[in-house]
Amino acid sequence: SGDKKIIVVFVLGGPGSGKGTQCTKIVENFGFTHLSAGDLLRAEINSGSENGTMISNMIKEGKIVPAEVTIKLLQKAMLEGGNDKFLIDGFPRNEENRAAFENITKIEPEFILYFDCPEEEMERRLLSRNQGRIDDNIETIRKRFRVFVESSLPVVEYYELKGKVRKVDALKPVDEVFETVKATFAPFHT
Ligand code: UP5
Ligand code: MG
Repeated sequence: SGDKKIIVVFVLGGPGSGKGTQCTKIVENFGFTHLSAGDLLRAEINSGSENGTMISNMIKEGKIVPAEVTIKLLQKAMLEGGNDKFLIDGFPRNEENRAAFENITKIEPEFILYFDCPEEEMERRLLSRNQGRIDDNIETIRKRFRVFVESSLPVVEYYELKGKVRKVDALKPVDEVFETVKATFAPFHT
């Protein structure tokens, strides 16, 4: 078709590594639309959808929702977005997510922005966030960390082998992290 090429950047990193915080700053500076898979799933719970209870139970346990559910929400948001540049935050979280997104959308990400942060720091951030998230308690946080290491890091490694990962030290203050992030987006300066 004659459609303009869709540009997708996957934003990955452990729970509390600062994905959402940095995405807000990327949007302000580089004209991307931010799609947080977690935010879309939480909105789906709040909309009273028939999948809501299943999604809510999985988030409470730190488990990864089936790819088809998340991809449907992402595709809908991309169509409604009216943009051609998207930050997909917190997805793909496992090999099943990654392969299904590729097969269904045929979109290959430009690069993967990966926020590297020690667990002690991520735990501190999540426990002091106070936004009422049902998964910000120490039991669920530990489960989220385990799922991240076992299922999500292998996705980062998959893209590492393709030379697509831009790894950022996420331990620093927000504005210092963004200085590094900015450099990775230089090709998209508007
Ligand atoms: N903060 C941020 N940056 C900081 C910095 N540099 N220095 C000091 N503080 C910093 O930040 C977290 C907190 O830290 C905030 O208070 C912030 O001010 C501060 P945030 O930017 O929110 O971090 P983020 O990485 O976005 O953390 P989040 O908790 O959102 O990450 P998760 O990956 O855990 O959450 P997500 O919403 O992506 O997923 C939640 C659950 O949904 C998953 O566990 C899973 O069950 C489900 N899910 C799926 O099943 N499939 C999906 O595709 C996506 C989600
Ligand atoms: Mg987030």
